[in-house]
Amino acid sequence: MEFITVSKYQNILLILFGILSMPVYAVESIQHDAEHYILLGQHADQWAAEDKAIDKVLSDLKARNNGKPPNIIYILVDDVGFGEFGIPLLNGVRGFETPNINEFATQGMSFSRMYTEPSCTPTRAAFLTGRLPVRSAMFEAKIVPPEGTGINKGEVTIAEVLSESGYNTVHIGKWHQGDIEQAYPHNQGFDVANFAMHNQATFNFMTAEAEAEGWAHSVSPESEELAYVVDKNFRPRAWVLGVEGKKGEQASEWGIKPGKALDSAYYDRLNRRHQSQAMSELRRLAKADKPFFLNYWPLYPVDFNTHGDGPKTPNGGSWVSRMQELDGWIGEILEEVENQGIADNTIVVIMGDNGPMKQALGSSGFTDMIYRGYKGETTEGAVRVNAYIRWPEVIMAGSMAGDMIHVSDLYTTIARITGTSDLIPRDRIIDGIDQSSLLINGDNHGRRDYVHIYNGPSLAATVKQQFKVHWPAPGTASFKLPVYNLYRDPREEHVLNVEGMWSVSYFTSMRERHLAFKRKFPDSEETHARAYEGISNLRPETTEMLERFYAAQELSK
Ligand SMILES: [Ca+2]
Repeated sequence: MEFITVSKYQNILLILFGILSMPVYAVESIQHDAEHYILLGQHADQWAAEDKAIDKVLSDLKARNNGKPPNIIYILVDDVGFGEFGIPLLNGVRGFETPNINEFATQGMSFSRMYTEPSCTPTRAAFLTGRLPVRSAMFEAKIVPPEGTGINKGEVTIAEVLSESGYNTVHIGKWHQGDIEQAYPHNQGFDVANFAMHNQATFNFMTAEAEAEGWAHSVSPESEELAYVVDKNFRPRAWVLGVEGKKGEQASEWGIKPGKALDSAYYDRLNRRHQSQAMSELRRLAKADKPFFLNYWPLYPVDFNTHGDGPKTPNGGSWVSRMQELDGWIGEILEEVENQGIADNTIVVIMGDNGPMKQALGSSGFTDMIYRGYKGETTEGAVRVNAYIRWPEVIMAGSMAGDMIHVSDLYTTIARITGTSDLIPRDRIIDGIDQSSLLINGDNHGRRDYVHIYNGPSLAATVKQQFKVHWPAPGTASFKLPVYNLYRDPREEHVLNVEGMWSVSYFTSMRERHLAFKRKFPDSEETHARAYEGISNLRPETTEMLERFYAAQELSK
């Protein structure tokens, strides 16, 4: 839609004048990053023609479904590297099974080049906002609660876009987008939210059980006598994890009594609760007149607890076992979609959020199988994940896409497909590209051949087609840029000292364009506020801990 109103002449002008001409463009169209305009300038006519045909496909589809745009189910799997689900032969290689996701993969499109961000929080923020997480200062995965920070209310999430246009919206599972009131999912566009506020480190490194298994030293008063303790807030205590809320209402903490510590039994209960809520919400949503968006981000397979009761596997790893269990849960959801008779007009996405966790190597059973690297890094192993999209009425079953796609593209693509692109804000850069042509027309119809990979606030690497540069220290001569060929060297082990030298000028100017756009549209500062506001039933020990935490926050101002 966005390209139709823009003439080729305008596009050429835009490229000639670069950022100077942006404001004119920004009024009508979504503001993208610089590299998009390079590609648009070369393909404007073709893409405009495709877009016209796509509009027809979408309107015919809507008419066939009694005016109802498609439902969206987005299932994001935590910390599982490329190759670990959806590919039966690789299940054999790794000694566990994901039969339900494997079957699902045959029913839709599989992606070989889905890029995410290096860790949980940034990937999820990129999906929610359609933007590189550095732009919203959501680039860091916070580990230790409380945080006193989170996604800003000014960000326009995909849930807000869909909710505004009349979708029912539900979030279930991990959130990890901050613990301040404005960041809660029910304040970011979801009608209903049952969520784990923080990441899973709370259970894996901060409990008496984690300490008993050697994952932590002297953190829990239950496991050893603490001596000479002057500062009562040095050790994290009394944090909030399972929270439930509805749009416009106060949230409440779920399932824990005052005076009781969160333990791994609570973690397992929370996981099971999320799964049963995903099922019951799905049944409720399927029966409603409105279309729906169900966002399910399970906490499993992350599970350091070796006493877990997941299925036994030849692999034997604790996370691998939970992955196999989670596959069964996902199977239940897919079966329910079928039973409710909504499969044809429901888009289901199943994908990983980042690479495997290095710290869990050995016990988890996972590793970096095909691409090198782990969560928190910027080699492909950290940011290339399995992704599968099923949309029976549109996407050809068993199809594969070798085109590049970034998790932020889902934002723009979902908006396009659901007819809600007009609700995407025009006053900021949206990195997500509309990839509906790739879904509808298939392989080789993608509109992206690049991605900038940030490590925290810093640009760490840039990919263009099959080449990738890891940005060296400032001042390094451009002829020394370390360039890799990702097809020939998927583990990024052989720098093309000479063979890739032809690409160094392009990479350098590409980076300059990207940074020039950032000067025009600067990144936001991190949002700070008081943790856990808007929760009606905080435990007394949590309130007491917060008083000390707020006092410490004051000192940082
Ligand atoms: Ca993750």
